[in-house]
Amino acid sequence: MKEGLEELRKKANTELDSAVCREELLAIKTRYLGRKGLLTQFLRKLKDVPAEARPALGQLSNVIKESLSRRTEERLKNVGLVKKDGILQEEKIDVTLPGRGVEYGKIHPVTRVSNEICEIFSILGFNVVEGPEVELDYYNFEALNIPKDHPARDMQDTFYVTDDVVLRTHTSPVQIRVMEKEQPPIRIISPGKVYRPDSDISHTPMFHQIEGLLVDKGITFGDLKGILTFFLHEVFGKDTLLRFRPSFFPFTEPSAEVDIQCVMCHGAGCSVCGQSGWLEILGSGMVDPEVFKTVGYDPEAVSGFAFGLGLERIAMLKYGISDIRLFFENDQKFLKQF
Ligand code: 2NM
Repeated sequence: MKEGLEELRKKANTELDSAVCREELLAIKTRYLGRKGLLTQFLRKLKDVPAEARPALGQLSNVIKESLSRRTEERLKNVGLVKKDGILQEEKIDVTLPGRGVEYGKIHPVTRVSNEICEIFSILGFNVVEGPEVELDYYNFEALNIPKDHPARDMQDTFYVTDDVVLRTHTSPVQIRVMEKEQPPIRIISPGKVYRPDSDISHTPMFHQIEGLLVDKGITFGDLKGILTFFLHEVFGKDTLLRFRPSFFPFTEPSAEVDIQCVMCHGAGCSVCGQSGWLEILGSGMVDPEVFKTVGYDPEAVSGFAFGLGLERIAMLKYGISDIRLFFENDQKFLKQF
């Protein structure tokens, strides 16, 4: 019996010494010292031993139990340290390595064009105003003299939220809101996102617009021409030829579209300008008296002009981009070029 105990102690010690991880040590502990462990089973057999031999064997069992316990705890502490050493070694930081460079973001080309246009109009005394993208039908259509049966109201051209709430299709509603609140003189420019259900090489369901509005006593079509000429010369260069072409908008009368000579072929005709030599850049006109009446201005006392243009189109022409969808793919290789 005594030999058996000594044998068990030796085996346990050898196993404890060769264990390499915490899990292995805990398994050994259970195998020998657990409730159904080998040493425990040994102690149970004590009752079959002659009474005079029992005290000595009992004492030896306890000594062995204690020594195995202690040894297990020591080894457990030890493997923890060894493991930590391994981790520290593996995660060692070489403080002499050069640091990683910080990657700078770039301003999105559409934002750049928007900022540039806002700056040009700031020089001319215009204030930048923003408004809601989810807009009442009233501000988006009704107040702009776009009647209920106007083709621009068809479901294909507008995202409806409810019967009388839409995603704005232009930023003109911002200008109606300003005129409702403030009296002339008004000189504002409103950049922002607008929404129309189109999608192809030159249309995305969300795009960006800037619209401008100037209202005061005695504003004429000559003022419109002067301001828009200054603006387009700033953006495309002083030598750029312009063309004012009669057009129609429900909210302006008279209305004009402004073309610039093609930036690619300088008028010779190419695929960008559809062989015409000209590029449509913006829509404009003298604010319709109906619009003034709606916001409570006296069309006999004040007059004004307004204009609107798409920012993606300007950015495409300025930077020679052929597909509008590139602006919204967030491809780093594309965006880093600007
Ligand atoms: C355009 C073209 C012509 C325009 C009109 C107004 C308002 F609110 F004053 F009536 N805002 N913007 C306007 C005029 C917009 O975009 C092609």
